[in-house]
Amino acid sequence: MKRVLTVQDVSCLGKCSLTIALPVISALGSETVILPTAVLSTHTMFKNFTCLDLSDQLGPITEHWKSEGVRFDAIYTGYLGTAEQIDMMKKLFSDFRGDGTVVFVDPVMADNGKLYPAFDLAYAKKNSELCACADIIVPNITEAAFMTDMPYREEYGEDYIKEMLSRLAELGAKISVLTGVSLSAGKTGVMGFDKETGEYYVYQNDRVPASYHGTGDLFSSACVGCIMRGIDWRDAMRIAADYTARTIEITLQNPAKPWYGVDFEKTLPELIKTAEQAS
Ligand code: PXL
Repeated sequence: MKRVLTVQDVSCLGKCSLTIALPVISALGSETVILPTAVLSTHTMFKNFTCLDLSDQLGPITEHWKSEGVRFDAIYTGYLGTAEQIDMMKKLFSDFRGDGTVVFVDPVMADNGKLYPAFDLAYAKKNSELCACADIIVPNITEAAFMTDMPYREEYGEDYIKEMLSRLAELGAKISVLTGVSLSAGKTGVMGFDKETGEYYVYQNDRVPASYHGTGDLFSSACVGCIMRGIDWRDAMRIAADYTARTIEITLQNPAKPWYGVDFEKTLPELIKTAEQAS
């Protein structure tokens, strides 16, 4: 069985980060090892959330794993708390990267043109150092704009996205994927670039008219889970994009839906079936 390490916060209530990554990657058939960077009462879109930084635990936990000779087939980082934690992740990658380890970085820090409440510009720039160490990165357009010094645009054409992908590739990762890319009215999806082959990959599905917290984490977790099943990264992106869109659609049908997250629990069986068929 493949073993995935995922490093993100625990938002106790909120359906994001580890409370999505753990169930989704496990459901796709990989052992999922977690390294919590902080414990928050809720995600940061709630008011008055509590937050306990766990930076001082990261060293002892990973040292213990090293002494046990633990290896990972993938390391997936999501929402991290501080610039110091980014430095810790760079060390963690070099300590645990073995032959074939896939390092997948989702530089979670911003959306809709704005940084999340806990972050500043220095943190945004620091994320480009983390992306430089990755095999695959999956920023949204806002995150990529911060990391590449490009202006954030709500309206754009393919040229803007290609320029952004080229600047992301310069940061260093082999595969750069932009999420939340809309190349025509009513559509949304991803556009990726493989630096080694020079090939682009575009996938667009129908835009579901709603946005929810945690959907980026859902997308990334589904990608990582699919890649661990041996699914090509392009198919993994397509499956994850469809799964995310379908989950938003199902959530919208629930009259009692919580405002803070999506009903991914309802769509997981479909994801497992799709991934099994693609493996
Ligand atoms: O889903 C991204 C995310 C993860 N973790 C925390 C967040 C957010 C987005 O707001 O606040 C704590």
